[in-house]
Order: sequence, then C-alpha cells, then structure tokens
Amino acid sequence: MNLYFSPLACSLATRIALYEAGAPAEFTQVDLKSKRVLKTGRDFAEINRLTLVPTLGIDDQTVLVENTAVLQFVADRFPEAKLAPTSGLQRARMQQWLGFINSELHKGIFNPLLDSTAPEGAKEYARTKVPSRFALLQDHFATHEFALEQFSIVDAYLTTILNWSAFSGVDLKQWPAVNDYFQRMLKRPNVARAMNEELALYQEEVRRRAS
Ligand SMILES: N[C@@H](CCC(=O)N[C@@H](CS)C(=O)NCC(=O)O)C(=O)O
Repeated sequence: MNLYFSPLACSLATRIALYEAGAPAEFTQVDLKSKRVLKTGRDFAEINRLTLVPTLGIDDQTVLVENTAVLQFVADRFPEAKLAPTSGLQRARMQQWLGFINSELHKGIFNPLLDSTAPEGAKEYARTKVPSRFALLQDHFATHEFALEQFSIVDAYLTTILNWSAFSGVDLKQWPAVNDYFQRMLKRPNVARAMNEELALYQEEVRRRAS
C-alpha cells in the first residue's frame, strides 16, 4: 500500500491507522500547492482527479480515496489490530462517528477556518457551528476514554482533526474533557510517532515554501 499524504493534513489519520496495524506501507508526500508528488514532480491529478489526500494506492491499478473509506479499508485489511468493530450496531456507531468527524468537524468547521481563500463570511458561519459540535464531544469524553470502546480509526481521525484547533483559533481548553482526550491520544506511541514525523515534514515544507 502506498499512502499519498501531505504533512499534518487529514491523511495523518491513515498513517496513524497503518502504524497501529503494524502494516507495511509506503508514504508518498504530495505538495498540495503545486498538486504534484514532491519527489518525482508527477501530476497528482493523474492519481486522484480531485488532488485530495488521503489517496491510498492499493496496488498498481487500484486507488481508494475519501477518509471514511480509506480508514475502514485499512482497519478491515488488518483485523488483528482491532481498529474497527466488524458488524452490527458497533460498526454503525463507528460509521456515525466517521460521518460526524468528516462532515461536521473536518468539512463543516475546520476546512473554512483553515482555508486562506475562504471568505470571512464562510469562516464566520463555520464558527457558529463550533459550540454545539464541541459540546457533543465534551459530553462524550467526560465519560469515555475513546470514541468507541477501545482505540479505533475514529480516534485516529478525531485526533488528526483536533490537532488543527491550534491553527484555527479554536481553543480546546474550553472543553476540558476534549482537551484531556486529545492530550491522552498524543501520548499514545503510534500517534506520537506519526505526529512527530509529520510535524518535521510540515516544518520542512514551511521552510521550502518560504525560500
Ligand atoms: N472528502 C475528502 C476530503 C479530503 C481533504 O479535504 N483533504 C485535504 C487535506 S486535509 C486536501 O487534500 N486538500 C487539498 C485541496 O483542497 O486541494 C475526504 O474526506 O477524504
């Protein structure tokens, strides 16, 4: 498997899942500004026409896109890692969480707040959604260690998205249980490893763009 990623972008969730699964994988960095594969200069649109990460190359002919699908594929490919419930209400609950994170948090709030081309009106609208969405998280994590019963791809995705708070003026300390959850996840060895590796690549990218 080959994960096309951009440092600290949502593709970090898949890297965390792959590390948790102990899965053999390659990681190919994409420059989302030029829309090219960093090392080779290949046009990323040839691989994913929407030029979005995560993009998972499964083999030479097969590519899978969309966070919610990619994460479930990784979990199902490595079942011994128990990164996703396999059936029934627990599986549906996991999909409920993935949908919530993808639409209500990732696209609904953080995308407009982080996108420098988003108009102020779009950012203002996104900010109106913050209290209710984070109150839901606060209520859940006041009584739960993880999103589900144990660490899962949901936590990989949620931790990745919460990591953007610092860059978008959302102060996590307003929701102490969410902040505690985030800090707890950051201490998890595979999360820390993935975060640290991508932070270094992100800093490199910032330096490269500035020069
Ligand atoms: N619907 C896609 C969205 C993925 C997405 O927004 N990825 C961002 C990084 S977090 C991206 O690649 N942005 C580049 C761009 O918008 O051109 C999914 O959930 O996988």
